[in-house]
Amino acid sequence: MPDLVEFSKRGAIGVITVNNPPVNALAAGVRDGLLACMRQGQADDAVKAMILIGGGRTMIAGADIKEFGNFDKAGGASLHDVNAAYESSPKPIVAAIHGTALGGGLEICLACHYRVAVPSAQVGLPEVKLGLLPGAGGTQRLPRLVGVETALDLIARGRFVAAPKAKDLGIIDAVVDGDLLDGAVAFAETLVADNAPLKKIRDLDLADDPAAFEAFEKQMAREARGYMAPRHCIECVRAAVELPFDDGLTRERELFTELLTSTQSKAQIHIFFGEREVAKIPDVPKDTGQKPIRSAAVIGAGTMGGGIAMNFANAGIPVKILEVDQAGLDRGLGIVAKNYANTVAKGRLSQAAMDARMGLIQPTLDYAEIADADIVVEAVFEEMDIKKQVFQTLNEVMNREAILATNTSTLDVDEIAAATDRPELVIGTHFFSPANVMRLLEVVRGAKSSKETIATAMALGKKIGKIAVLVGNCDGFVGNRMLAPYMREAEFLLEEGARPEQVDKVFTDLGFAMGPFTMTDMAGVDVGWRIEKRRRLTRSDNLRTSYLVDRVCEAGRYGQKTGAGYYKYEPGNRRPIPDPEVAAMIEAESADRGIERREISDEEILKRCFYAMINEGAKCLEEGMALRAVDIDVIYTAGYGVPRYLGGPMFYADQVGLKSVYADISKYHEELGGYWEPSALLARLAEEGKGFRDL
Ligand code: 3H9
Repeated sequence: MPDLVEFSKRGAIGVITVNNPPVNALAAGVRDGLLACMRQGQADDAVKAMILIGGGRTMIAGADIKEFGNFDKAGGASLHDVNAAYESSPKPIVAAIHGTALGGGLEICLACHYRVAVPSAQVGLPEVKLGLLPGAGGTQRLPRLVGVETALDLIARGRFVAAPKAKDLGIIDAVVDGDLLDGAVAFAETLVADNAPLKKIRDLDLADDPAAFEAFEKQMAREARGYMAPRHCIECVRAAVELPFDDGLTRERELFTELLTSTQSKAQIHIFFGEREVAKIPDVPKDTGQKPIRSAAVIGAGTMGGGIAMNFANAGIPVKILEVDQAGLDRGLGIVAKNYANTVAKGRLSQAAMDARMGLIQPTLDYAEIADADIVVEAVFEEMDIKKQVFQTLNEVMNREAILATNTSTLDVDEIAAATDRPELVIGTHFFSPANVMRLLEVVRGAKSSKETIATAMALGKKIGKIAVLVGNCDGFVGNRMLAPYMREAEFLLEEGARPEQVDKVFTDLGFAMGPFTMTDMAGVDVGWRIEKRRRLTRSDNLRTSYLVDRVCEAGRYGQKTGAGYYKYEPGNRRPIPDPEVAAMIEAESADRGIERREISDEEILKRCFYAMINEGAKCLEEGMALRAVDIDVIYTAGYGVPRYLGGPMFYADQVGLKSVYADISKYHEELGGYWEPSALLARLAEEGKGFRDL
């Protein structure tokens, strides 16, 4: 095995190569190696300049995030010392960048005297996405190089910049075509020949830009509501303007430490690793065979079908979209075209790219035309009989290799698979609305789905830009199953004395994108009503049922789409307005059920709704419907508007402490009955003083 950092020579140029796959993270051994190799170059009189380069597929992708849990014990030289040593080297050091130079990886490049990169390289300071800030000089050096406005944008949003743009911004000095090391050696030789100065970013002047600060702070207040890290990033850039370089570094370090020890950054790091963990399925190893997906078909050109087709087209996969009549097809394709046109209008897609994508979406009315697709995704109305009919037809027409996927949000995938004679090729793909935007994809494993089918669906999810999470086949799968008790308690609380706006505010204050009733109005109150009516058929008599949703729907209040639901809406405006008519309905419902209305505290709202959800999450784990607690957290942060800084419901429960969560759930069980039966897993973990993190 090569050393973590190696020193070699190309003529008079010393080459320092980092070898810490997969992403050359700056682990303690790497930091020590960086110092040792640099000193070796200093000590060698034949070496006139040095190059810092990443071995393998990338430059350094940052500090080793895995060390953050036990930062103090990690040992090794500090990155600050490494950077200071590189910057004060009397021999010029050139950073040579391919792949990505991120976070601490870019910070060490900024401490070097020059930077060159291949055209495909990207640089960035994405610490903010982990709830952190660039803590090794990045907030002090980058502004001196690019100015306040650009630095704020790059640091507080964690944007990546491609090499050509980085050159324009002055972050890199040259883009090299061809072999990176050859180019970097030539660049360094020229520096030596020209006796070029040692460019130290710390010595550059930085002008204040109060207007940029003011405008940016306003934007971030909206964009990053509730997140600590962006505010700290802004404060660091301000320090770069106001303080001498070394004092700025001290301020940066203080604020970095504050973030590193915060729950927010622990939560965001939990989600970072979780989004990678969900791809790992214990009984479907990485080397499981996958079917090639060269073409796709979607059944149904409704909102869902159109959005799903866009996902394929965006990934360059030709897709046929099938409807029962021409009018439905025209309407569906019209919406797809409008969606793309909006993106073009916003400047985020070129007209040529839109035309190419539209060209990949072929409308059809004839099942025979989709027969040779490698995967077909059914996205018809959420009714079992209709879905089964479609699957019978697919079974007749589709080639024998095709994967047959159903986009259902609650229905039994095995029952749908039983309509075919090839259940091993059937799988659920639960997209979230709008399907072309939302990142979450629940891949639902049927009892007979083959490992190859699962591996293919998971890989396809990644290819079309989704975060695919494998879940078991149960009512609502994981996301909607957990949402049901949350919504149930929210509705009960209205009957007991709360108002929709009070309940919603508790969750928006916690950081959710929206509260339960705003969400229901957005998704369609009738959608939940249909599911609730189906569930009532099998609900035991001694479980409480709320009929408030019936009142709301019977008044024609289906949510935003009808201008009224649990709230009212002004035409063309999605802002929910509390409605006295709804308040009257709620009060009438309380009276009908003989419930005496009372003052409900915010704390009760939070616990009744959120703990009901967490208890259901624990049951999903217990039954193996979710593979790991972090899978649930990823589902909720990627698909249900829970902010990453909360880390998802299971992470949140761990922070509160399972003993305390379990005690409250047990109390509600005694007071409110059957729905609150505590999960056996939760009971066990609470008893053992453990958390979901220990599973
Ligand atoms: C920082 O630098 C702080 C400093 O300012 C101050 C210090 C004092 N550490 O994403 P992938 C793992 S904070 C440890 O699937 P890709 C990852 O978990 C850091 N591990 O590949 C995965 O492991 P596994 C700032 C890391 O090609 C494997 O590498 N830097 C790290 O799709 C492959 O990753 C960042 O925030 C890490 N830093 O994307 C960059 N990075 O195979 C974070 C990755 O076991 N990283 N791993 O699941 C990324 O954005 C992407 O990983 C990257 C590659 C774009 C680099």
